[in-house]
Amino acid sequence: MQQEALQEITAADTLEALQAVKTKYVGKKGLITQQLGGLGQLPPEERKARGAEINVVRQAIQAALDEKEGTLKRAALDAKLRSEAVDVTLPGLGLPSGGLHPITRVYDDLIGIYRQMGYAVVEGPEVEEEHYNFEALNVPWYHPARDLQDTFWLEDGRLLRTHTSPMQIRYMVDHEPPLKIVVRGKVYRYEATDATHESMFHQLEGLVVGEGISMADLKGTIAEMARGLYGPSAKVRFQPSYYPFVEPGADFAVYWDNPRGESKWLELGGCGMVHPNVFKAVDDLREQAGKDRIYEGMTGFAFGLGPERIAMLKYGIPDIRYFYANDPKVMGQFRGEL
Ligand code: FA5
Repeated sequence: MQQEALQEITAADTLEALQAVKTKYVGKKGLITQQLGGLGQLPPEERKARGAEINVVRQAIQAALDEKEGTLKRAALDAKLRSEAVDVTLPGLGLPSGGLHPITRVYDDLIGIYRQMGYAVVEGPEVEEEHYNFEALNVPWYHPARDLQDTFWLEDGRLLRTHTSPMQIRYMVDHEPPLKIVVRGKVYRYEATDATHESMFHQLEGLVVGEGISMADLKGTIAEMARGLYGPSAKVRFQPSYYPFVEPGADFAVYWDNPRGESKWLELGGCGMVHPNVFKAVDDLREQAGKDRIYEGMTGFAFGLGPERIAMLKYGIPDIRYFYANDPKVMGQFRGEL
């Protein structure tokens, strides 16, 4: 029997098959168990010897069972580990990466240039008081820019700022000259959109105030920006223009010298020397807030430009509306551009 049992144990190749062999021989009703149970029928003098014999066989079978069980369990565990193994050398799933919006990238370029020139970078509220957006900037009530057509008004009499210039006022009320700031942010205009006009767009505003600031400083600053954007040979052009908050005022353009042959003058924004009425309005607001009047007699320059214009040329985007239409075909091209 021992021989048979050992053969069957060797042949069992699964834990279930082994369990069957175990039941057959050493289970409650197994062959060995039965033989042990039959000892009682033997004459007492034979019982001991026979009992010892059966036990030897039982121990041999049990030992073989235990060993085989161990072997089968290890094999089962190995198979499970192998089937569940992760191959870390397989290529990943390639999740799409995001990217910086082209306007953000242009802002980063511009702000980098102005930081190098020592400007502080500030932001301000998009919901603005009429006084800061217009009056304090010397925009009289009869000026066409205040027309209902141009401004998004809120029911409480405030408005969505139509330019970043109101931050000139806010900053000067809170700070003393000399100062050099650029303001970045969104502005809103109630006007028909087309390929170069949006009702929400961005501006970068600059303001420098101190003693003895001149138009030459302004021109040098814009030229420095143009060189930062387009390299050492960049050209700038100024043409007289009218903005109520500067005197004299100008529009400026930079020459976009593009190897693809699209070179042209790019009208970027407006600029000028801060109007004395603006300094007076700032001092009035300071006085109301219990601060000293310190701006009258100061000099300064300011400028404001639209980064969309730069981004359209730089990235060859033909229509400003693409920037905000959330079309993955367009913005998807900027994936991974950081
Ligand atoms: C202004 O907003 C003045 N605050 C700029 C300024 C600041 C002048 C300081 C003097 C001193 P203007 O309305 O021209 O000016 O707008 C400035 C720039 O914003 C424009 O040159 C253009 O680049 C951009 N811009 C104006 N309207 C739109 C529009 N609807 N869509 C996209 N960009 C626009």
